Amino acid sequence: MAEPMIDLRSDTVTKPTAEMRAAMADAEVGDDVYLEDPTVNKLQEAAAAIFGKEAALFVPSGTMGNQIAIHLHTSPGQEVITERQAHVFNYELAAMAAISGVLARPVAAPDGILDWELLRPAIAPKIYYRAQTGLITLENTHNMAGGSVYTASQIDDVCDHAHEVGLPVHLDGARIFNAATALGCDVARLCRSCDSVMFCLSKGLAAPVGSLLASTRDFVEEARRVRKMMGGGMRQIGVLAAAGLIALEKMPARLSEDHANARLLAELLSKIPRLDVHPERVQTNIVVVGVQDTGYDSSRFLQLLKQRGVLSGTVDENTLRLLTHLDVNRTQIVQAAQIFRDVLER
Ligand code: TLP
Repeated sequence: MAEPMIDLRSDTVTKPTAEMRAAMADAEVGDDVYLEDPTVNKLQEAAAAIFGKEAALFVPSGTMGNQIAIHLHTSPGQEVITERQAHVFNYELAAMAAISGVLARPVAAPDGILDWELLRPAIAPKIYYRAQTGLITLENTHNMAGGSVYTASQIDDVCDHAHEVGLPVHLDGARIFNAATALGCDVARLCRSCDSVMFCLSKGLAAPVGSLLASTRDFVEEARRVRKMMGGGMRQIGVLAAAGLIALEKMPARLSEDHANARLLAELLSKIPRLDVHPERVQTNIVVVGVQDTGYDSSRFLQLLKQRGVLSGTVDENTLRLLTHLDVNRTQIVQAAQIFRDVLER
């Protein structure tokens, strides 16, 4: 039998565990538009408690969670400051413009980590002919910057300054549990000063679907209205929330394994001539690999890997992105590194 592909494209490819599937089959359900799904209610309450926020709302995707938050924090004609490689800027199909009528103002930051010195000049002066800044968004971990991590004090510092000038901060915490694992702290601490946070169950936590948006009770009530407006009002989704509860409560504990595998992968790749890899920069489950000296661009390199059994993603024409997750083990990591070597030695 052919070896299965080693799929390092994303942690979104993880399949639900046997425990999740069993919980889904047994889930108590009701109509969530009537607020009557007990399993969804339980998931939302558990998420609010874990994140130290008043309330949380189950949404079908991270993108919807981010876009509901942007919609609620801003008015049409305003600007939203994002990091230049941020997901909300590059991978959400200009939704903030299409749905909320706001303009993204991207700011480049080393390793994707914004600080007040970088943010301050991007805030519009209060002049009537300048579009006003309505929101700052941060991403922790920062996906395309290679899973880099904001510490709690870095986030607090941005939020404190933002609040002083009357700006809210939304945290795209799609992989916030990876950040918390890397820092050895809890997610509530990391989100304490943010006005809203979105996090995903369907990435490294391995649930099949779903994200949550957490904030104040009033904000979450409004978020429920906007979710419905966007077509995200769902019915008997206790079947999904049941998997989500296991993702939320049990899966964070194993993320350190993914981080160790990412570090191992980066170390093995860094020994291969012509690949540009920095193991010391790998903080979580994402490895970025520069292929600019290999003679191949990233899409060609991707094809060559695929022919030999490894699936990878790309950041740009010279950079690949590899993610470790529940469904790749250490042996496959070693095999994947060997396949990179084979591609370059052919
Ligand atoms: N990221 C996906 C792709 O869209 C790039 C991935 O494979 O990493 N915020 C961040 C930081 C994300 O990485 C993602 C998904 C989202 C938001 C959106 O989540 P979904 O896919 O559930 O809409």
